[in-house]
Amino acid sequence: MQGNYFQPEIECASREVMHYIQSKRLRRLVERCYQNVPVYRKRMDEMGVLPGDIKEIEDVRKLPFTTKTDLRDNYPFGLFAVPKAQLARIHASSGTTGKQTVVGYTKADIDAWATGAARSIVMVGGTKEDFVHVSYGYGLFTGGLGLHYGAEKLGATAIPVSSGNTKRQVQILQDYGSDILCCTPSYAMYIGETVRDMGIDPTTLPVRAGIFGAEPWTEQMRKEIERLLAIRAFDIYGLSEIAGPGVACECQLQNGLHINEDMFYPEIIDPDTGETLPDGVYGELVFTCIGKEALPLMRYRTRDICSLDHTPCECGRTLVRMSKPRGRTDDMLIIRGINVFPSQIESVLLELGMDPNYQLVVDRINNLDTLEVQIEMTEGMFSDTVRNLESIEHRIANALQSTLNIVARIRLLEPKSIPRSEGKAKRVIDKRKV
Ligand code: DLL
Repeated sequence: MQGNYFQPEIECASREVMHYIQSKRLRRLVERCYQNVPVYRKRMDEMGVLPGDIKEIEDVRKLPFTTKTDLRDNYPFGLFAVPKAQLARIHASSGTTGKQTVVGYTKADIDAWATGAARSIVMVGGTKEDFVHVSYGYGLFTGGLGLHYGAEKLGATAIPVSSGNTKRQVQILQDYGSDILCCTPSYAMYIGETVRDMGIDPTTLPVRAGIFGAEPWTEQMRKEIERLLAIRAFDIYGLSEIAGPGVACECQLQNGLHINEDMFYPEIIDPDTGETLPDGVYGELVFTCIGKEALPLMRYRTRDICSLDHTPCECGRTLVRMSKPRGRTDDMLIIRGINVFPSQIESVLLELGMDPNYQLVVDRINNLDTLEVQIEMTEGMFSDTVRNLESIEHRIANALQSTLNIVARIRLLEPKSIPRSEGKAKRVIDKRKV
């Protein structure tokens, strides 16, 4: 399958060429970190590693890991490798606990990030003729500005709608004729429901593709969004610490997300031992920002759980692919000793024909963990008899027990009773932590 590429010389480069680029950039990165970031110099000295020891990309394994705690401990700018005057932009991720993680970019960093986002838009079939409707939040969150700059870099037209006011979003999709919609998958669901409630036939909307990410979502949710909006829905991945959206994105084949590995070198490690794991094995994704100036993190532990695939893709790209993240090391729920990710529960619910409007409430009662799955009834179920509803609850509980081995209480709620999200959805309420 022959595709369109934004930068074929990189996206379709041979492994040898990529190895050369990565090795060269890693050497420069390590030199820069050793000279300009005292925390890294100290760690490397403690480990007995000098910049001269780093020759090829595989030598990345000799370097120290970086964690979110390191960013917090050096809040706000302690890991920056350039003087303040060279910064062009600051973003931050709003952690639910503790201090924000503050990240900085030079002009060159912004340009590289925009390039990654532009490549992503082309991967999903975007061209410079397209109107790119950006409904991620603008501001300190990287979603809005990231795709905005990507669209402009490509030469397409960015529509900076930002999130919120969902009926107006639909009106803009309709009146301006947006071709590509960018937002979180949960917001895409909400926009899709609003299209339906406004009585609009989604096939009459010009929008043909969606670039959805910033939170985990399942294949079943993809089908639901594609049906509601009559589009193809693509997954985009990123994190503020590395760059925002555009670290990786799906191509037309939707078989893994191509990582912009000339900028962000990925590894999968065993989260417990730190050992590197081979292709196909799930573990924690780690990135080294080999192309960055302002915040060139070494071996940053994302806590996202995925696997890598270095085989060439039929789209023609050779960029390594990561699997859809299956969860985070810190999202994993342990319920009575059983490990489970919210995305696994979502899969079971959607397989049973439920809509992806649910919340998981975890508690500890009499020293025992409890899980309540609250899920909205579909419109069709709402008029069902009590007996029918009880049988649906049983069916869901049985499916969770037989597929995931977890015992859950199921509570069916009225349609539209769970608050809709305009950004990242909050799926889990863990009362054990309060
Ligand atoms: O969410 C950046 C982004 C914006 C990505 C828009 C895609 C689209 P943060 O707020 O720093 O940055 O959150 C990063 O979100 O470590 C993952 O746990 C999760 N995440 C991001 N994309 C995906 C995805 C942005 N496609 C954290 N699938 C990451 C699953 C994702 N999880």
